[in-house]
Amino acid sequence: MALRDILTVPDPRLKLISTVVDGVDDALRALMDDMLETMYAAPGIGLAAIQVGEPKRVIVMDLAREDEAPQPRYYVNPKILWASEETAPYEEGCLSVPEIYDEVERPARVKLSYLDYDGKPVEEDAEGLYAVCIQHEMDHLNGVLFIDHLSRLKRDRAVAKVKKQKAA
Ligand code: GNR
Ligand code: NI
Repeated sequence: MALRDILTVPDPRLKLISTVVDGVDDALRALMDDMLETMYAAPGIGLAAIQVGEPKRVIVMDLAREDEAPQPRYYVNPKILWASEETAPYEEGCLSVPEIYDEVERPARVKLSYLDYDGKPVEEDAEGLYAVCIQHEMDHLNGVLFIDHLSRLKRDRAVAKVKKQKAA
């Protein structure tokens, strides 16, 4: 296992559309292991492969609280099959936009399909934080960041702030 560097704005690779993965093999599991380790170290609750520079449709997540046992989750080629009309706001952050937090409105519930760590197809319903996180991560696969859901003024300010932090 190895820690990877996390890309931050305005890195143009964060805008790439990630490509569909051709099945789950040991090389892909090694990438997912690295991603999980990198996510825990950050720390974060989700990570998309493009955030470590790999434009593949792969996500890792762990929504367990600190007082609970870890619950690592792996998503290969995830698809949203259905999204509720009803939306819900959530104060989001992103490891690729460090120290910026703002409210994003998204569908409250989604139905998704994906391949798991063993390459087995899964279908699931998500709500609450799980629905927020899976939609945030799937946005990354399409080159979209949570700040892209904000006004241009807020987005430009967020990018400027991250640039300034990095320069300091
Ligand atoms: O660690 C993370 N926390 C978070 C909080 C609210 C909504 C979404 C997230 S995902 C984020 C990690 C990350 O950037 N994943 O892409
Ligand atoms: Ni993110």
